[in-house]
Amino acid sequence: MGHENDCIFCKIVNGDIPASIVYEDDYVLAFTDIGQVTKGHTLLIPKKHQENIFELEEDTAAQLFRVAPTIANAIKKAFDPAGLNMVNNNGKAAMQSVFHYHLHFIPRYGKDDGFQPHWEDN
Ligand code: D5M
Repeated sequence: MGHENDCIFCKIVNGDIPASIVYEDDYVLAFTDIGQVTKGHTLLIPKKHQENIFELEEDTAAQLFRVAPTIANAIKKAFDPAGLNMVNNNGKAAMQSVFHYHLHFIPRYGKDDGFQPHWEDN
């Protein structure tokens, strides 16, 4: 299903490169982010390649958000964070670096947990 040449997340979908997969169904895949901004940082992606929110099909959006609470609760159970940010970057100017749609699940453990989004500056 991940058909795009040179797309790292399509390669994960196809099993061509390894990932720590935490959830999978016919449409979506969740796996541990290689960067671990905080402990338990997880990505949720569609199996079908779509670059970002501007390309995302409505059915795909529904498939992703249908499982989002399950992913969040699994993270909560495993890591016991105090909160969780869901983040999604779209386009280079918005800090997107992998151009296959993905939702970040970033567990939060307190002010100095390592994740410093601009809206928490000062
Ligand atoms: O986030 C792209 C994210 O993708 C970033 O947090 C690192 C992560 N990443 C990149 N390559 C891999 C592999 N191979 N496994 C797991 N996670 C990966 P963005 O929002 O595009 O800046």
